[in-house]
Amino acid sequence: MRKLLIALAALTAAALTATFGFGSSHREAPGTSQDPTADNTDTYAWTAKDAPGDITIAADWIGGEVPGSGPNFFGWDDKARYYIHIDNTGDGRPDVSYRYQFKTTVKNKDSFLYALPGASGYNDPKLNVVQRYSIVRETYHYKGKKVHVREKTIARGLPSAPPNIGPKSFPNYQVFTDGAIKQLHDGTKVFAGQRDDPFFVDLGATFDAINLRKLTGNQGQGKDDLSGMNTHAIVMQIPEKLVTKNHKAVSGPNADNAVVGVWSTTERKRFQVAGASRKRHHRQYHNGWVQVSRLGNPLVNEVVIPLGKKDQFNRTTPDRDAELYGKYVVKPELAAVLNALFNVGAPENNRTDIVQALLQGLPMLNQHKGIKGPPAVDTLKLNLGIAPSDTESRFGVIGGDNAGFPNGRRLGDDVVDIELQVVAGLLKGNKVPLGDGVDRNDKPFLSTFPYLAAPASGFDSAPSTRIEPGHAPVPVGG
Ligand SMILES: [Ca+2]
Ligand SMILES: [Ca+2]
Ligand SMILES: [Ca+2]
Repeated sequence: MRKLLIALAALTAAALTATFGFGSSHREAPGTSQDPTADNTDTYAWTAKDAPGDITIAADWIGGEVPGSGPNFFGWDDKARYYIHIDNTGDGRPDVSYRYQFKTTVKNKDSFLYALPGASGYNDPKLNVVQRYSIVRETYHYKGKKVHVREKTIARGLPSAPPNIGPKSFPNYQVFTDGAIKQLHDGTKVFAGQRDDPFFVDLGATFDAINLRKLTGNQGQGKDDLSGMNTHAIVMQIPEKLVTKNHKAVSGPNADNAVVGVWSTTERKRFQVAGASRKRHHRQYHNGWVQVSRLGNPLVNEVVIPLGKKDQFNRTTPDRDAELYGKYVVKPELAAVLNALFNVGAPENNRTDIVQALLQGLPMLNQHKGIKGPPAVDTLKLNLGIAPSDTESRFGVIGGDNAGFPNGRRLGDDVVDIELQVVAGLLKGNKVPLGDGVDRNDKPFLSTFPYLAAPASGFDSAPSTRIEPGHAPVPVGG
């Protein structure tokens, strides 16, 4: 997932090496860092104030898009399948999935330009490159280990908003945003295309001791390393009854059907994926396709899953998380790193509090009903019966605002600060005001669909930090 944060994981590995003199075993950079178009960077799920009867989901791919990267601008990969999954039973297996596939058309193959000056719409010949997509809604029925999948194409030929090249090519970029917002027959609203990257983080400060001490972590003086950068987003607003287990709207927070788990994935054809074996990496219901990336809760793959397991994590499904990765969550390396660096007294073992907060759901809030355990699965668990907050706390639930992370995830939730504090032991009474000094996105979010801010244009933006996709920092050692 978010490759920029692999830097963060690398930093912790480096810090650990420096502190303890361990040598981290050599490992090639995880597969997705070399495959940015398949790399999902963030998943969000929340109840929007202007759509209280719907679930709103945003999923981003391609991290760190520098706006001026022409003439071959960033875009979806026609050879990949992009997914948003919903689990309404709590077992970590999808019950409803939305499959997006894109097709790129170049109108004039003799031109190297993405668009000629003044392009004003998707059908304008001056827009030389257009990406259009279809959506297939998959519904799953399980009988033991067998699964029956029903597929229904719910949209075809919808345009994806192009990269925002600049005011000469696109004097009015908004027409492309507006033209990419579509209402489907079943009441679902969709958007796909380029937006501002909504994630905010100061990578440099996150593990810099001086900053943490001086700022007590969250006083807002950090530098957003993703400021000015774009991403490719799919945003959906789906009527609740289309995703709940009894196909009904949610009557309140205690309703049996109130909680759903959300995550996103990317698939490639098996022959495109080196080392993909049929046995080990499942999702066997998609013959010929193999999952290469997935993302539920933010930062799980970065700071919980060790480097040697990251590719495997990307290939497996949430229902196997407890079996394959449970031990890393109950004994997170990050807790040891925080103690080694800052002596914060983070509990290092038996972290069932983290398992519950991220993987099982909090009792009486976002835990699935009607399933024993409940199993530990990496999905974003959202209680659809909880009304949106009038005043959002960026700390979400630990800030007293139950409508935010880890009850789903809103765009403005400061998941870096929240997770640092939770790993330091907040839920066990060890309150340490850790944070990265960045408390909001560089651009305000929209109050209406598609909520993510407009993308910076290639012409007028100049990101201060240039991070190339596919060039994740390599951990030291080995
Ligand atoms: Ca399920
Ligand atoms: Ca941003
Ligand atoms: Ca922060």
